[in-house]
Amino acid sequence: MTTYDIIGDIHGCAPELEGLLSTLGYEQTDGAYRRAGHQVIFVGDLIDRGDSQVEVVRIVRAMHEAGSAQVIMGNHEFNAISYATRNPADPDDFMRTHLGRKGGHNTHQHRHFLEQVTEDSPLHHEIIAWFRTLPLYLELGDLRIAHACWHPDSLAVLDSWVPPGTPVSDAFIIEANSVGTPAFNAVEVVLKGPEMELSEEQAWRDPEGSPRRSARIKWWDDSAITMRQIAMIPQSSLTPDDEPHPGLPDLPYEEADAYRYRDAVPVFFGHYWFNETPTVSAVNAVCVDYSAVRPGGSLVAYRWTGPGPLDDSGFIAFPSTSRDVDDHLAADLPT
Ligand SMILES: [Mn+2]
Repeated sequence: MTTYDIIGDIHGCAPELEGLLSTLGYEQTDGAYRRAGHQVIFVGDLIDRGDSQVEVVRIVRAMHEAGSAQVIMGNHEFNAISYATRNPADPDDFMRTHLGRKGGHNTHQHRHFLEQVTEDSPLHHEIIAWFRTLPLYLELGDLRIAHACWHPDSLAVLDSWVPPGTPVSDAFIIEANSVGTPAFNAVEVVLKGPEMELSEEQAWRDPEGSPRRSARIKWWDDSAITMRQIAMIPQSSLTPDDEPHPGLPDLPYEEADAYRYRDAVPVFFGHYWFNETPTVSAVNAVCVDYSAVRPGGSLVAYRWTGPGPLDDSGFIAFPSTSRDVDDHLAADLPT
């Protein structure tokens, strides 16, 4: 039986990736990291933000081609494809616009990748073509992987556009960038995570200073009932008027029920930039994104050895976090 090492969002941090792979007991042979009996599953968001994005793609792609890793698409790969896909309605532009104020924001968010790969170079086109082949989620029977959220209705919509095993088409990229279509909504949920709408009085300012009229929801947390409990608004957030955010009301928020995950099969996901000590999110859900690119953050893996209860001792981090992982590793080092 294969042991799966599920690795969170890398965001262009090659030294952390190589450090984590070594810690996990993988060794480089014939140009790819491998470990007998093990396979890595990358949950997406290989690129943007970090200093060594092309190197991260090279390492991950080599593992993928060697069969020592599986890889799914994150929202950053989806955005990179959309940024590089021509808009048939405007031949001067792309499906993720380069024009106007929004285009400026999109280019700014993607600038480190564009610089490092050299925009429009053969390498850029080659990497985008590879991104297009990445599945949007993985159903492995005993475990499930999605970048942000496992939501069967949305996965069925994605299947209708992208039959499993086929690359994403231009037609899908066009439809999935058209606000309000089923394909757009499915990408929002699966790759970016479901959100709750907020009133003007409930708006908050994100760490970059932008006012937000929505908040991500903890779809994995069955114990979260009220708006305040379900919404992810960082502590000490401000309102757009610079006041301390009062928090959301303790009123039931039933709309979250549409996204709750209650199956026994565990789901692994990334995307949420957690910054505390790695902890299983629920009895059937594990987030493996602990902000590798943020100072003080770590690249994290969860080692899945077979069906059974999920446990915090399954986490392995590089650099290691305050949790003492030594005992866990000592029992599991390659001989
Ligand atoms: Mn993400």
